[in-house]
Amino acid sequence: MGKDRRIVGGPFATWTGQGIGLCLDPENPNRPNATITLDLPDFTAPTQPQLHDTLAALLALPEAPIYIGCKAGIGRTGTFIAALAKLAGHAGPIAWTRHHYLSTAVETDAQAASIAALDPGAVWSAYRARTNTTPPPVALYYYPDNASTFPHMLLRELGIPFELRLVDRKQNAQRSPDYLRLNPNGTIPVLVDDDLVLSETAAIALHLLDRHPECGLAPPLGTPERARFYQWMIHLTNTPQPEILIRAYPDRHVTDPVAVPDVKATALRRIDTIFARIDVALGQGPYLLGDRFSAADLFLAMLTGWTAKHPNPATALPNVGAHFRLVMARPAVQATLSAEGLTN
Ligand SMILES: N[C@@H](CCC(=O)N[C@@H](CS)C(=O)NCC(=O)O)C(=O)O
Repeated sequence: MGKDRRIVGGPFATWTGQGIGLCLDPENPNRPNATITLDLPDFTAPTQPQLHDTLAALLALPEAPIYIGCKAGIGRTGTFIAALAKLAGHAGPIAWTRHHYLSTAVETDAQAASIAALDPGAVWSAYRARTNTTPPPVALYYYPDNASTFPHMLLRELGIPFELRLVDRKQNAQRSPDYLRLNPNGTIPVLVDDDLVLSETAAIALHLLDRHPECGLAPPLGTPERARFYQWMIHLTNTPQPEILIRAYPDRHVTDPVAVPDVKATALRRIDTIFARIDVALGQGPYLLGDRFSAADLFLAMLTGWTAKHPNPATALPNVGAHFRLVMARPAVQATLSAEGLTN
């Protein structure tokens, strides 16, 4: 969420009126004093639009401690605390809530399912609509399953408006005069943001993160965590990504076609070594920065996916594989794959 917020939960009847009070119980005697209300009958789960609107309303209020409550402060309250934990990028938001708030929090399967389905991008989009801060759409030049997939996932995680423009590689459109005017390197992606025309996947991601710090998809500027985030972004863009491209276009690296199999084989060897080291560095993670999800995780997941057809796919590594499955389950990532026609 960009910044730390103090969150307290409990029966709404015990809210003292300090800070922001979110009442989730239609019958509560203290409901008339609440700052925000969402009338959820006991044991029920919020719908996704209810979650988006209520969280956006909370985030749009001036910063203050938040008190969330229902009747007993367990199921409905736990669901909203877990939703905020998911927005803050915590791995396993329900487990996090049970650890940090109440071991019995989030009572029903439907409540747990509403957290699993929650798309942070949809909350940020609702937040911007509510605060009149929706930016004009940016345009992403893309081709399915190319390096554009990472910024595409990021745009959906950020919940900002965007337009996809296909660069039809089947027609060699990346070499067309129009595209070369945008990116003389003839590579995909390109982002157009008002007058800015930007290439290089990592630069596009860093620019989008600078424009939307509220989403917390990179740690705060000037912190050791931010430095570690840069380390991963630069490593991913200058080490595994180019090696995978050498494996994909080996003919560009030889004068004699006889050498192509050797170029491929040595690239594969280096890719295996690189991912084995990432697997060790990731450890139990589950994310590159530990418990907190960041944009670098989207980058790694895209690169991991690219190795799926290699003899040693990185998805078979214990930590990288678990990371890949965790990131792939995110609603914004699923929406990206579906928009690019990459789901089975
Ligand atoms: N470093 C560049 C590399 C981008 C890149 O090589 N993209 C590939 C697709 S994954 C591409 O455009 N290939 C077309 C070509 O090289 O002709 C970036 O990250 O943006």
